[in-house]
Amino acid sequence: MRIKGLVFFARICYLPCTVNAAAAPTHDSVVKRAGAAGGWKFAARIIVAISLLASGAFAQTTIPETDPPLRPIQNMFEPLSTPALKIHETSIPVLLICAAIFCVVTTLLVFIVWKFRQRNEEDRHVEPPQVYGSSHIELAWTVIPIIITVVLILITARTIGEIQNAKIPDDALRIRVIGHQWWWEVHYLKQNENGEWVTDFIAANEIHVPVGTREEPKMTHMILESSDVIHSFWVPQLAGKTDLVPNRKNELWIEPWATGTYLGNCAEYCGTQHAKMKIRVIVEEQDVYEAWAQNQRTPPPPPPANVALGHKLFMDYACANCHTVDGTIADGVFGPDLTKLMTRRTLGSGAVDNTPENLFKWVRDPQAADMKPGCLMPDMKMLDSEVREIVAYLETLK
Ligand code: HEC
Ligand SMILES: [Cu+2]
Repeated sequence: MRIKGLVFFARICYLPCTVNAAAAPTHDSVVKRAGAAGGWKFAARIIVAISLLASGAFAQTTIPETDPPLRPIQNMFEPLSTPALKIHETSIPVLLICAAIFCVVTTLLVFIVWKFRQRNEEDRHVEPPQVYGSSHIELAWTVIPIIITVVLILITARTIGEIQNAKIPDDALRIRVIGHQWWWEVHYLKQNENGEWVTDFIAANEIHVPVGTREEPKMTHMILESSDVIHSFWVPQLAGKTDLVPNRKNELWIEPWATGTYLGNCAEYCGTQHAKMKIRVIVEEQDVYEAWAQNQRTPPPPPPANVALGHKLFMDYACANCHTVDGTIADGVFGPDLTKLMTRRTLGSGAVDNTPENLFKWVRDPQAADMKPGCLMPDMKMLDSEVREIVAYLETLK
């Protein structure tokens, strides 16, 4: 679905803008193509393509019916959580001021170009009247922009302050999100006897949080860290972008008031598979959230007899060195925790849907072109029969 969307996007943008596209491109036609004639069509195509993307036309659409509704990706103009709303409210006056400046400048420019155009041959040789040192004009174009800039600074600083200085209420859900090339590790925190925040349970790639209302918001507070390079956490309908920087703890909070499956992306280029480092925040009713959290905390029962071989293979092959499965000897932390793999909607941080077929393909070779080539899980070069056994075991992890 998504791949098709992107191909479509690329086609819209890169379709040759000339009519006789079939003709072999000569030097001339290439020059013309890039010229003014095709320019506006090209621009129009990009605008159409961008608005299609922004409207979420290509968002992943396969979600089970029991899930909260899928929210379109990257729609900054429909905020459904406090910080996103504050940013939205700031962006409107800023956009209006900028739009007004744009209109004034463009109108003046067009007017001047038209009014002082070359009317006859003589104009070529006549120098227009030169104006030097008009203190009125110079004052105007110095003072007015300063005032506008100060207004913009004040509006923005206020919002930044409100968001950064927000107090964390006692009932806030606290989590730690750690960016990896190219997936998200999520620690849900709890307070121990000494009042320190320690890990309650670990999830990956999907962040479940409880919903609040606008009158009685429910905050989820996140500490953002990175284990390798800089990543950036961005779910536009919930909050602004915040970077995950190695050796630093950044903070982000959300207070969503509508249930839903919110999509986001890593927003800072972090290497080969940056584009397939998606985020899902699933905002659900308190009781649904609690049931989910309770299940995440519970280690899976010992593997049933029919998957004993798969379990053994998983532990014997290197899988166990890179992945954790609670209650077993698998305690690797290089890849995502697989204890509750089957509760996740996708594999590879949104690369593909978590279906039995894709799970087989992933374990068979995550480097395959339709999985996540370049990702840091190697092709283990196992026999299909072994993969089938391992997948049967993985399917019990829920
Ligand atoms: C060298 C370390 C390494 C080994 C060995 C390894 N994996 Fe992985 N695995 C990873 C990494 C890293 C990811 C995350 C890839 C990404 O999303 O970019 C991953 C992702 C996965 C996922 C998808 C998890 C999710 O929620 O997205 C599954 C399933 C998985 N591995 C199963 C296995 C199995 C089964 C084996 C053994 C046959 C195995 N892995 C061996 C590192 C490893
Ligand atoms: Cu990234």
